[in-house]
Amino acid sequence: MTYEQLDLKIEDRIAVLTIAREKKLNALDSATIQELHQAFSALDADKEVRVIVLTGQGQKAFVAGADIAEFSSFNQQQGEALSRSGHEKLFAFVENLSTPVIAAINGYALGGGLELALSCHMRMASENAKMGLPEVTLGLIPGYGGTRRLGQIIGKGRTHQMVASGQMISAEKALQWGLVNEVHSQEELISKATELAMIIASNAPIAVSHSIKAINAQYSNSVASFETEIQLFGACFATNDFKEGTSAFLEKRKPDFKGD
Ligand code: DAK
Repeated sequence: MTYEQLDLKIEDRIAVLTIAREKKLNALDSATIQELHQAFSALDADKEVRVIVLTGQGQKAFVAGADIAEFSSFNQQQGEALSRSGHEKLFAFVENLSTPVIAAINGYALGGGLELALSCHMRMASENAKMGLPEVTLGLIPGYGGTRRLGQIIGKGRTHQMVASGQMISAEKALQWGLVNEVHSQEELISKATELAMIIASNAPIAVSHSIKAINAQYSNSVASFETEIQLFGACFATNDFKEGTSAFLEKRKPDFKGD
C-alpha cells in the first residue's frame, strides 16, 4: 500500500513508519490520521512485522500537534465527534495494538503529537526534542487522551503543570520525569530505536503481545475518563477563547483571552 502523508520502510521484521508533512512540522490533519489508522492496521496484521518505530520527517518535529488550520472553524459537535473518532482510529487504537510501537521523538512533540507519543508503548527522544501540551494557549484542553495518559506516565502534579502552563519541557527533563525512556543524539535516534526493536523482535511474539494487553489492563477504566475529556474538549469549541486562540496562531500574534 502507498501513502501520501507517510513513509514506510520494513526491514528485518522492524517497520519504521514516518509521518511525512515536514513543511507543516508533521501536524496531524484528518488525512494523516486516516492513513496512520490504515498503516497501523496493516502492520499489525502482518506477521512478518514484529515491532513498529514511529517518527516524524526531518530534524525539527515528531508532530507539532493537530493541524490548527483544519480544526480552527469547528463547532462543539464537530470538536466532540472528531475527538471521539480520533481516539478510536488512532490514539486508543495504537495503545491497544498487538504489535509494540516505539515512538522515536525526533523534535517537537506538541499537543496531539505528544498524545500520539503517549499512546505508543515506549518513547525515546533526540536531545533536541521538546514536549508539551499547549492546548490551553489555543483555548482548548488535550482531546486525544493526554489528560489521562500523561498522568499515568509522569504523575498528577507534573501533568497539571504541563497542561495548565502549556509550556514545553526539554528531552533532559522528559527523561528525568520518565516521559521518555532514553535520550540519544538526533543522528543515533532511529538506530537506537531499531536496536531496541530488534531485541523485542527476537522475543516470543504472542507473549510480547499478551504483555501489552496485560500491562494496559492495569491502567484501564478508560471509558469514563476518556468520555469526560471528550465532552470537556468539545465544550471548549463553543467558547470565544477557542476562536481567539486559534485565530491568533494562524495570524501569528499573541492571543488576548477574555474568559468567555
Ligand atoms: N498545525 C498547523 N500548522 C502548524 C502546526 C500545527 N499544529 N505547527 C506548525 N505548523 C506550521 C506553521 O504554521 C508553519 O507553516 P507556514 O507558516 O510555513 O505555512 C510551519 O508549520 C512551520 O512552523 P513555524 O514557522 O511556526 O516554526 P517555528 O520553528 O517558528 O516554531 C513551533 C515551531 C512548534 C514552536 C510552532 O510551529 C508552534 O507553536 N506550533 C504550534 C504548536 C501547537 O500549538 N500545536 C497544537 C497543539 S493543540 C482535535 C483533537 C485534538 C486537537 C485538536 C482538535 N479535534 C478532534 C477537533 C489537538 C490540538 C493540539 O494538538
